[in-house]
Formats: sequence, C-alpha cells, structure tokens
Amino acid sequence: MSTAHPFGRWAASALLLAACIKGTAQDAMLIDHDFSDWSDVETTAVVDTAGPLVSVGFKSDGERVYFLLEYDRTIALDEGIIPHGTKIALDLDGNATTGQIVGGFQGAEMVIHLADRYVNSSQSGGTTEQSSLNNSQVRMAPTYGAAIHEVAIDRGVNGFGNSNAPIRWSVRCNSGQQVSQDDPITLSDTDPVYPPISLDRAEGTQMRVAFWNMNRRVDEAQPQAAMARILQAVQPDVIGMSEVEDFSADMVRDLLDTWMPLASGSWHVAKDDWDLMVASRWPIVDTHPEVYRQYPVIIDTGTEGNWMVTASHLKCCNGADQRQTEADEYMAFLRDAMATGGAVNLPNRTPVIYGGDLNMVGPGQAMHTLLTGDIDNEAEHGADFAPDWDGTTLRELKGLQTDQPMNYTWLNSTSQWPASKLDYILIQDGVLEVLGNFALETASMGDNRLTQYGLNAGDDMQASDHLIVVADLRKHDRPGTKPAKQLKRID
Ligand SMILES: [Ca+2]
Ligand SMILES: [Ca+2]
Ligand SMILES: [Ca+2]
Ligand SMILES: [Ca+2]
Repeated sequence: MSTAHPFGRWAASALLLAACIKGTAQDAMLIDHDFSDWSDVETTAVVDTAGPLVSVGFKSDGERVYFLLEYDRTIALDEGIIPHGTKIALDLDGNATTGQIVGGFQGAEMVIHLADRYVNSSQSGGTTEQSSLNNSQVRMAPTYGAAIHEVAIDRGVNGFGNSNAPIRWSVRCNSGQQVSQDDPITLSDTDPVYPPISLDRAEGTQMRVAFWNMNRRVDEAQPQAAMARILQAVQPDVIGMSEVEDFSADMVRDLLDTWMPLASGSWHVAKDDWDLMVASRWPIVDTHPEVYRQYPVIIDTGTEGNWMVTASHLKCCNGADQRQTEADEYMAFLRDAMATGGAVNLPNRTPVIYGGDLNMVGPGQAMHTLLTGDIDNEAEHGADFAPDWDGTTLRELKGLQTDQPMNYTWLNSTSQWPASKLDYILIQDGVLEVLGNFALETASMGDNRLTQYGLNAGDDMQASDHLIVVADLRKHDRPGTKPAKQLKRID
C-alpha cells in the first residue's frame, strides 16, 4: 500500500526546494544524509509491524537506483550491531522465474546483503557470484546509525545501465518484514545532473578550514607530491591533520612553506601528544593537548579575533564506547571553555570549529553528543549543555564531494566496508555562516576539472586513504551591527 511520505519535518523545506528546482527533475539524488530530495517520492509503508522496518521509498535515474529505508529505531545499516538484516533484491529482467529467492520475493538477479556487506549476483547457468558493496558501487548515508537511510546502487557497473527492461524490487529484514514492487516498472533513463562544486574560495570567506587524515605518508615522495597539488588547489587557511604522529611540527611547517608559501613568513604548526596537528596562516596562541585524541587550539586571526579550531581523531572501528568517552571529554572541555571561569575562557561568540576523522560508525551515539552537548557519562564529565553560543546545537556540514553526489570521505576498494563518511566538520551555526563546503575526490573529476586545478586523477588515494574536507566560513552579521569585514589574508 502507498502512503504520502511521512516526513513531515522536511515538508516545509521540501516545498521550498520544489519551488526552486521546478523544471529540473533530473537533478541528481544526493547521498548526503539529507532526505529533502525524496520529497516527491511516495513511500510504501510496511504493513507488518513485527520488526524495525517502517517504510521504503524507491527512485531511479539513468545512472542509479535509490532506496529510502525508514526504521522505527536507530540502525547501523552496514552492521548487525543493532539487528536488522536488511537485504535489497532486484529482479533485473522483470522475470520472477529467473534468479534468487528472497523471502516472499522470487526472481532476483541481484541481492544486496547490507548488514552482512556483500552482493550476490546471478550468473547464466544458475550460479551466483559474490562481490563487495564497493565493487557493486552500493553507496549509503549516513555512515553512523540513524532511523532513516538512503542507498544508491550503480546501474552501469551492475549490468543494467542501458537496459530498458522493466524491473521488480523487494526489501526484506530478518524480522520477516518485506516490501515488494511486484509489478515490473520501467526505470528512468534521464541522466542525473550534478553541477561540480568550485574549489575556489567563496567570496566573503574569513577562514577556509580543512581537515585531513594524512595516513602517515607525509615523509613519502609520491604522496608528498599529491598532497602538494591538493593543498595548492584548495589553499586552506587552517588545516587540522591526523595520523601525523611520526613527524615533527617543524617538518610539516617546512613542507607547507614550500607548497603554500606565505608572504609574511612561515606557517604556524602545533602538534599534540597524540597523532594530531593544526597548521594555520595565523598565529596559534594557545593549545590544549590535554584533551584525549582531540586537539583544540586558539588561532588569532587578527581582525576577526580568536577562533577555536579542534582537530580530532576519535577511536576507530568497534570502539564505540571509547568514542563516546572521547566525545564526552571534549564536550566537557567545550562547556567549561564557554562558561565563565575555569581553566579556559572563550570570550562570548568566539567561533568554535571541530573536525577530522571521527571514525563514526556503529550506532553513532558519540555524534549525538558532539552535536547536542548531551553528555553520556555525566557523573564523570558533568552536565549537558548547549554547545552553540545561541543556545542551540552544533551543525554537521554535509561535505558533498565536488564532482559526484556522494558524501563519503573514505574508500578502500578491496575492503568489505563500504565507502564511508568518516571525516566531518562541525561548526557553531549560531556564530558562523557556511559559504562553501566540500570533500575532494580527484578520482571522480573529469579531465577539464583536473587541468583547471592542476590535479591528477590519482592524487586523492596517492596522498591518503581519506579525502580532505573543506569549509569556507565567516562570522554572522549580528542584528544591528555592521556586516562582518572580510579578513585580510596574510599572504
Ligand atoms: Ca539525499
Ligand atoms: Ca529475474
Ligand atoms: Ca546526558
Ligand atoms: Ca546551532
């Protein structure tokens, strides 16, 4: 049965968006943890309430098919840590008598086992072949746990790029819940349009901040050359780095002075007691290495005063409890820094930026803490608080890639783990305006774009296993005051 889409909280922005994009229905679907691009899709509610699945939405264009999966609880889609066992079945020839059986659905040429991270494709002769989510270009968002997820499945790489044959599909959970499109449907053949994001600094930017996990390659010749090209194309003012523990601040400063020389002198580089550094065009006037695996520093921008930038590299993988403790520790630090008194004192409306490789997989409770100030272990780390100066939450930037509508920042094509957004920028949007934001994957850039920015297609993975993430920021104009002046850049 069909219902109007149940996402009331997006309705207002969706209406606005629809008004803006009227007549451009081929706009690309964005795999970005923002579901406003689903506003025109009628989702199918699950009749059986025995499990976590609530509804399923489906959409297609000439490059991909898309699923919107809504659950009644937080799910980590590519893990079984919260049981769901979601499978997507595609009957690619619209013939129920050929292919695999998935619960009450027959005829699937392709079955995507999301929670177990593999794809079974039917071969002629009745056998199946197993591939990874990466090989089948199954992309999803968000990477951390949530109740709603969007999934994209590439058509070309899975052999139905040019097919006009009607297909059928089904989504099933291990609860036995299942939603199926039983009547064959024809896929859209419209190519999605994704205007590339300029690498140029947005007008009015006061600080271009970047975060990058450097994968301990800073002393290797080929990665150095790729890092140089990427940084020269991006021209950040401030860089929060992780996995640079084997190198000295002086070494990194000398590299930055070579790659992005400043007319005024040297870069300022501060290193903590973990694997983090912050590099800045402006002086770093205070540092806080005492926060574990997170490195807040105070940067004196001159005309726009002090800003606090925190480079972070939270515990990876199945260390969700440790990530939570680390998030609690940082938020306790921020609460004390924003309050009057204590060891650190930020003047009112000092901009706070937090980012890096947060390794945010699993349920993602630690992200909830970082965004909202809801501290998990209050006995140890103190009371909850509002982490923005206007009493609200922090904002997680989308970080879409410049040249394809994906938000992942980590990809290992030989891994069972799918392309993931591990690298984040969180800001106080009560103080800061976001003028630009992207992740840079050179592999998906066309030749003209690569030439324009002096990049090579292989630069991203040559430099690191993580993409650089970038934001252009400026302070809000406060009501009744003059517009914020553009910062004078030191170079
Ligand atoms: Ca989206
Ligand atoms: Ca079939
Ligand atoms: Ca709490
Ligand atoms: Ca806010």
